[in-house]
Amino acid sequence: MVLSGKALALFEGIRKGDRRALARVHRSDHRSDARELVSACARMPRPRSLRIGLTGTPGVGKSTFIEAFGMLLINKGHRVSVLAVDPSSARSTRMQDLSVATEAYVRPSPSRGSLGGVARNTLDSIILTEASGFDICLVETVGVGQSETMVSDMVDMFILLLQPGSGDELQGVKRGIMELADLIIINKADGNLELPAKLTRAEITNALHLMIPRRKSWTPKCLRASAATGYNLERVWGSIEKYFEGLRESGEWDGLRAAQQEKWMWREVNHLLMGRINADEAVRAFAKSLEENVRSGEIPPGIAAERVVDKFLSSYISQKHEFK
Ligand SMILES: Nc1nc2c(ncn2[C@@H]2O[C@H](COP(=O)(O)OP(=O)(O)OP(=O)(O)O)[C@@H](O)[C@H]2O)c(=O)[nH]1
Ligand SMILES: [Mg+2]
Repeated sequence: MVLSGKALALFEGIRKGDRRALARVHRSDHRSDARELVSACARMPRPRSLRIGLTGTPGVGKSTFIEAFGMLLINKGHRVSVLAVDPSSARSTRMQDLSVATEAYVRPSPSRGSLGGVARNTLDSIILTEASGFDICLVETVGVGQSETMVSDMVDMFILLLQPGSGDELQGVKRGIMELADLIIINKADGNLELPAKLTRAEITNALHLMIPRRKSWTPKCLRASAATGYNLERVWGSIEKYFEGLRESGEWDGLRAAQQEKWMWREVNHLLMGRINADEAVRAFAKSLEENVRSGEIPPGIAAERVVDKFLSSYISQKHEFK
């Protein structure tokens, strides 16, 4: 594949670690250019970076945590990229130090687009920032919808942030999210929240004992920390290092990445097909005309779906013949 002039210049910029080149790709709406660029970046030989997802309900302190933790990682000599997946959120905590540090690249959440679209773009962004030499990638997502499932499918490690207190009802966080977490952090363990943080940690640790670990090489843990004071951030890093050591030594990491790539391929197939079906006006009208019959129970949904797909395929094939 040959990159066009503009894409080639961006590729060179990305390879040299130029953050402006990254920002330019993120702003550009030339999707086909960006696609070529991402493929070129994906083929670049680079050591595997640590992809870490962070989730938690709004206000739990995700952004504050990433700011403090990101700075700690930079001081250890890492280059950190931060990507947000949260198309619904208008609010954002400014990561003051991190966003100006040359060893960091912070991309705020795109405010437009469907969740699926934003998630796919994030996967591309991960690849672009890795090619640019960022060795740790933090993906922030708000833990109230499906976004965390998508994010957990693109990262190697998933961290859940909770607040001190009300650990029993899990603060609106669904049980399913806890099952995705490799590390649970009780944030805001400072000031008069220190004691409630201890209690919550004990509760969560008990709950974790009852769960089946999703990795062979790691049992999920719960730690207290404070993004505000920096308390325990070193221990959090220690845990992350241990986690990745396990993934690496057990060979689990290779399998994990391979399964993720495959999953995203099928997600993309679904997305592309649905996009094409929706773009075909005749098929859309036909599907619309079936809806009433499906609602009334006259036609079973499965049969209707089959007819829609058949209609799409025959329309697609006849269009192909026309162009020949
Ligand atoms: N006491 C204390 N306050 C904190 C800590 N971390 C964050 N906060 C405060 O909690 C509030 C929310 O922090 P954010 O970092 O914006 O939370 P968030 O999870 O990113 O929120 P959304 O992006 O809206 O989902 C802010 O007022 C922070 O100052 C902490 O460790 N201790
Ligand atoms: Mg935030």
